[in-house]
Parts: sequence; C-alpha cells; structure tokens
Amino acid sequence: MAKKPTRAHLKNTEGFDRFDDVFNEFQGDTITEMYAVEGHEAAFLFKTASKMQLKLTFLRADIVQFSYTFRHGFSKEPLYALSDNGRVCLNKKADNFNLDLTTDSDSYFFETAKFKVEIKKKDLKIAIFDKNNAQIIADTEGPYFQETIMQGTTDVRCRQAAPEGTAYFGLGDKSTTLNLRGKRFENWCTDAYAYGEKTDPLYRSIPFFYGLNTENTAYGLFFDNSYKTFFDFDSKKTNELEFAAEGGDLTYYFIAGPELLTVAKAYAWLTGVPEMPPMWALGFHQCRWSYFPESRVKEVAQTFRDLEIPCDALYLDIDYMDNYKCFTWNKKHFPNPSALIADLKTLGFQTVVMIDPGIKVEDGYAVFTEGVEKNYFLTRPDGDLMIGQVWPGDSVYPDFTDPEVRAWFGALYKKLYNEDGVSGFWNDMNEPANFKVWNKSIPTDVRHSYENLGASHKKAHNIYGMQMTRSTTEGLSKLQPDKRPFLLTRASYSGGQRYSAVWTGDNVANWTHLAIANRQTQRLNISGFVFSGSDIGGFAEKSTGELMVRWLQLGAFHPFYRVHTAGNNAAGDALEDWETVAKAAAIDRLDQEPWSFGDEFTPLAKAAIELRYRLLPYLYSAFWRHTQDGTPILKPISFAFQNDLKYKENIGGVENEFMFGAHLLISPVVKKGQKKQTLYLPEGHWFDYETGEQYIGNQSITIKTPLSKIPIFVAEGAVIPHYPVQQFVGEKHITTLELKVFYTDNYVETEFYEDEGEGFGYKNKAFSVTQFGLKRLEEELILSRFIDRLTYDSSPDWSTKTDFMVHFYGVPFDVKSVLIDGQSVDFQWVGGVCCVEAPWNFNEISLMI
Ligand code: MIG
Repeated sequence: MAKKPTRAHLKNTEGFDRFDDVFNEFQGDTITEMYAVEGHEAAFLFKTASKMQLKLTFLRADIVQFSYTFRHGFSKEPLYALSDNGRVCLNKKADNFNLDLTTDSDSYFFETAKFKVEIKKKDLKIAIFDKNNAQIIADTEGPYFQETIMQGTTDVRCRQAAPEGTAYFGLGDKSTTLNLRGKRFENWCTDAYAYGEKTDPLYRSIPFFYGLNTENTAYGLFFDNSYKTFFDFDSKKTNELEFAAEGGDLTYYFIAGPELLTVAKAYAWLTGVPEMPPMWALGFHQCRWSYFPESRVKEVAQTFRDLEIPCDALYLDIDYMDNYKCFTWNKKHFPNPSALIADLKTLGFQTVVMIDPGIKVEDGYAVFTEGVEKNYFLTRPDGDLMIGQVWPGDSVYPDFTDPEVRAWFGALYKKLYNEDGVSGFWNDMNEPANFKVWNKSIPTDVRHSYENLGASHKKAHNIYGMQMTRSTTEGLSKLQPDKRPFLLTRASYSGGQRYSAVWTGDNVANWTHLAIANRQTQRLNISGFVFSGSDIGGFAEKSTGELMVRWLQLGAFHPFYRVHTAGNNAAGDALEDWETVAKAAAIDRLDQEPWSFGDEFTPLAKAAIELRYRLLPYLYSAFWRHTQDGTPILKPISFAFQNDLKYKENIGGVENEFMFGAHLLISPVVKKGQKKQTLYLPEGHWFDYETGEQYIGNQSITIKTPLSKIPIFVAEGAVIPHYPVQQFVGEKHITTLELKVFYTDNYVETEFYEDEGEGFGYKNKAFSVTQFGLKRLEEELILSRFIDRLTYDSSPDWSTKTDFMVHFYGVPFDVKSVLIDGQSVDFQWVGGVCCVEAPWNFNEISLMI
C-alpha cells in the first residue's frame, strides 16, 4: 500500500526525489475573464489564470447551477438526475425571469427576483443573499480540488458557513434524526442488511439538502455528483459545512426559498416527479421472502378474503425463479404461473415479482448467452466479464448505463408482463449488491458505457440502480403502453423517483425501527421520493402483535403500504426447500400476515388497513397534487408549519408527527406499551379524526393511546373524501362518496382529484378536480363545490357520478334547516354530526342557523 501522501511531498517534487505518490491540491483562483455563454442568456463562464473555470447557469428565478472544472474543461454529463424541465433550462434561458448583472472592483453580482449571487474576483468565493439582502450562503474557502498521481484519485469539495442555529434536512435515505446538523454522511448505494439508526451509507444516494436559518429562511442545495459524496453538517462544531466528492466536476444547484416547501417543489421541478400510479398500487400489499409453492400463495390470498382484510397485491420474492435466474419460473413450485396469476386476479389480487440485476452465468440460459454475445454486461478494465457472487452464484451485471442494454433488458419483461399476467415488478439488489466481498458491491474499476461517454464504476455506482429502474419502467411502458407501470426499487439516485417507488430496505422487527421508518419516509418525501414506505412489521428478526399493529397504523399513511419479512431465511442464506421447512415442526415459519399474531391483534390490524382504503381518494388526490407541483405527500411539521414560531423553537424536537396530504396530522405511536402520547398541534383548530373532539392549536396536548388508537388530527375546514371499505381497489362500484367536513369559522378549500385509476385517459381530460370550499357566514355555513370545467371533460363517461353523504363535524349552532342549491332537504344528527345527502352535481349546501 502506498503511504498516504502529505503536503510535504508537494514541496519536494521540485527536485529529483521519488515518492510513493504525489499529491496536488488547488483552492480558488483569480478570475481573469468573464463572458456570457452563447445561446443561453442566463449562463456565464468565468476563466482564471489556471485551468479552473466556473460556469454559472440560471435555470429559473429561484434556481442557479454552479459548475466548476479544474483541469481539462467540463466533463460531458448525461444529466441523469434532471427532469426534462431541468435539461431544457440548462441549455436555453427560460424567458420568464429577469437577471441583472452588476460588478464592482471586487465582485460580480447577479440578481433575480428571488436572490442575489456574489462572486469574488480574487478567490472565487460565492455568497448568496435573499431579497432582504441577508446572507444565506457564504463560501469559507474557494472551490477546492486535489489529486494524486499514483492512486489516480481526485476529490472536489465546497465549504460554506453553517451559522449557529441553522438546521439541515434532506439526503433522503438517512435513518437518523430529521435535523442533520452536527453529523457527517456518505452517499454510496449499499446493501445495508439490518441497518440501524447510525448506519451510513444506506441503499440510495440523494445528494440534496435544505438549510433553514434562524431568520426562518430556507434554501436548497443539490450536489449533482454521482461519485461517492460526503456531507458534513458541522460535525466538528466549527460552524462550517462541507460537501465533497471522490471525482467529477464540482456541480451544484442552489434553490432559493424562503419556504422549505417552495424549495421542495423547486427540487421536484428540477429532478422530476412520478406519474400517477395505478390506484391499486396505493392499496395494501403483502409480501414475504418467499411465498411458495403456488398452494401457499393461494392460501394467503384466500385468507385475506375469508377474513375480509383488504389487500391489492401479493409479492413473489426470488424463490419463484428457477435457480434465481431472472425471467424464469421454478416449475416445481409454480407449474402454471399464468393460471395462478389469473386465479389471483379473480380474487382481486395483483401479482408483483422480483427481478434482480445479477444474471446467472450459465451456458444455455438465453439472457446470459445473448448478453455476452452482444457485450451487454459490465466488464473489468481489460475486457473480462465482471463476475460477482449473488443469488444465482456466479453472476454478471447488465450495463444499465448503456441505452441499448436498457432497451434490451426492458424488453425481457415481455413474457412475465404480457403473457403471464404479472402486474408489477420489484428491482432488488441494484446497488449493485455483491456477496462475499467486504464492500458488498463490485470494484470501482469496472467499466461502464455511461451513455457511450465511458466511465468507471466509481462514477456509475450511485446511478446504477436508478438506471436499472429506468430500463424496467421504460420497458414496461413499451410493452403495455396503456397501462400505468408499477415498479419498486431498493437503490436509486436523485431523479429516480421518475421511474420507481422505493422501500427503505432490510430493517429490523423492533420499536427503534418503527421510529426510523417514520423519519425515513418523511425524509424521502422531502427529498423527491414521495412514493415510499418501509417493510411493515420489520424484515429481519421476529415481530410481535403490538409492533405489527402500530406499524400497520403508521404505514396506513405511507404512500407505499407493504408488509414484508425475511421469514425464517437467515441473513444471507438461501432458504431451504419450503416444504422441508414447513415439515420440520421445530422451525418457526415466522409468519407476518395481518392475522399471524392472534385474535387480540387481527381486528386492529384489519382496522388500520380498512382506514387506508377509506382514505384512498384523499391519498390519491395528494399524489396527484405532487405530480402537479411537487408538493410532498408527507410533510414534516417543520415543513408544513414553518412560520409557527412555537414550533420553530422546537426544530429537531418534534419529528414524530407529520402532515399526510394537506389536512391530516398524524402522530404515530412508535413506542412499546405507550398508553399516552404528547404531541404538538400547530396553529389553527384541530379535530380528533376518530372522536370529533376539538382542540386549539399552538400547544402540546396529551391524549390516551390504547392500541386501537391512531392519533390523527384534522385541520379545521377540511373536506375529506372517503370510499367505502373495499377488499381491493375496484371491488365496488362506488355510487356514494362520504365527505367528512370539519367546521371552521374561516374559509378553507380542499382539492379532490379523480380519474380512472389506471391507464392514461387522465392525460387526455379523463379526470376531474373538484374544489370544496367551506365558509362560515353570519347566518349559515356553506359547503360549495367548484369544478374547473376547462381542464377536463365535464361530462366524463369514465366516471361514476357519485352522490355525496356529507357529515358535518363540530357545527357549533343548531341547524334550523339545510338547503341544497336553494331547496330545503332532510338532515339528521347522528352523535353530534350533521348528516346530509347531496346529489353529485350540487353547487352549495347551506346549514342555516
Ligand atoms: O440478499 O430477495 O431487501 O426485501 O426479500 C437478500 C430476498 C435479497 C433483499 C431485499 C429483501 C428480499 C431479499 N433480498
């Protein structure tokens, strides 16, 4: 091993000495020239006396890209993370914002309507100011680069002030507290089996964070670099933060706030949003490693229906394959897959199956032989196949950074998807994982096409999983263009949310992990990945009835809602033949279905899942909102109520609760045996969802939390649409929609989105957006219903025109009469709730005093 080079070596290289390695470093420089980039009116190039250059590109009034190169000009980048919006605006100025350039003897200044950038001529230090001229960002050293000759390593980094009190959020995949201040992180997609609160890195790499300073000003910073990246949020307590990478240009985007939510939306604009999922994908999913043989799968399906526990999807983990060969079936356990899948469909179940990147090395296995012939697999630098060890034993890895390979692999799904009737897929192990070696992955010198630009695995590692999901989703879209693809992935990178839902990987069946799941899913939601959730009940080790119920209660509010368990598969060992296991009575099968923990728990598990199905139209509307403007589905309280001063004092302290959609506050119980829960209610008036009890916000309250209680609070004025309980999405022809309406003295609007739940009709007007408005006037409370008839087909034949059963909670006066569009109608009081039936096309319901 070469000795770690020191700075002293640098001085000595003047002479004829020889060293183990030579280390060069470089920091900032003086600007010699600045000119506008041709063809882009908001992009500028700064040259220095050395080879270092800075390119500054404004994409919008609130987003600017800084890109530094240090040696040979800017590297060509495929811009994997960026949405179409982002790409277009990097290349051409959007004409909807103004940019002013001024200069004085020390600096250049660029100003938009949202912020001002200062670039120092002498050392290229950057400072950014908000509209009040308050400093948000200040470099503490100039752009930094270092390299070694012998090890061929390069590093880039940026250091900025981390003022006292500034909180940091984001990075998507971390399991620690929401506020990241005081900690250091690494991004390198890793198979992190049974990770814990302190494990880092994890499965995904999402190099994007928020800052929120004591002036309540938020900003975002996206360090778009696919190499291993490091983030240090003042871990040394010197009020400095650092982000660094093991290669590449130093390219990052600054996003102006001042609201955290505005930043979340701008980041979603830059890196993209998913399309609407099929509605069944928002139902409940049941998984296990693994359900087989086919009789066991049917038994599980039938039990759901017998017990009337709603469920939309069953998963087949790796054991459905023949010797872990992707795109094959184990004929012993699954002699007739299409018949099984059709039977499941009759019962209302979608089947989701796993596809791994590791392709078995086996002569005669078509995927292997064709891939070898066409040079589709990753190779070592000298051209030999990169052979790793995963489930099939010797395995090769498709190069998903090659567009031709992506198209090929995407088309391999044809039989499963188009003939066997599989509804969705699950890409696992795509960090990529590799058994046996300490780093759990493949070497960094492996070669990639990288869109024919060429790159080593050092550069491609963090985007490998994301490009696999791109291959899968693009493949599925081609195979069945009229069907919304459903894909779940373990690894991904910023922007990967455009291709796939994610789950948080191999967690553990304990209470710490329930709290981690709560934080991780909130964090993924503010980091672009809204369609996310955890392995409910815990993956490794043995769950309990109480843990399972509490986890199902939390998961009901996670956009991806799936139970999964390793069952009795020991870590890293392939499962013995299931029948052998089942026969050996001594072995606990470690079942984790909602009914597996006895009669005390089954009804509570069922109640949580039923609530999810009742709230589907509300969740679906929140998902659609996300696709429109990037609003996260889950919001930490600090994001939803940034200006609530009482909360601000608590930043980092109130992490347990979150907003689910625009109107529901969830404070999950994540501790064993917890009979009471104290939680913070932000400004406004709140209703206990279950009892209708009212609370004034801006204070902490304590409520009783028996195991049946899910602490859910509704913001005043909300109108929450409810479906009846269905055993699966589409089971019932829904003709009446229940609206729970929560009184307000003010005026509040609620958005309700509907479409067919499948297909792409919604892109051609087959959808509707209803706005409900609840308003208190002197003599009446009015619920009005507006429809924007311009945006969609106003007499849609796709939709059932559902009448409404309206339940008014918390009405503080005696209702003399109820009018619907001027006509008096019957109403009823049931337990303090005023109930009114209304036709689907009502305009106004008035509760008269
Ligand atoms: O090496 O397919 O995270 O959900 O059940 C383990 C078997 C491979 C890891 C996934 C897990 C899945 C398991 N897989």
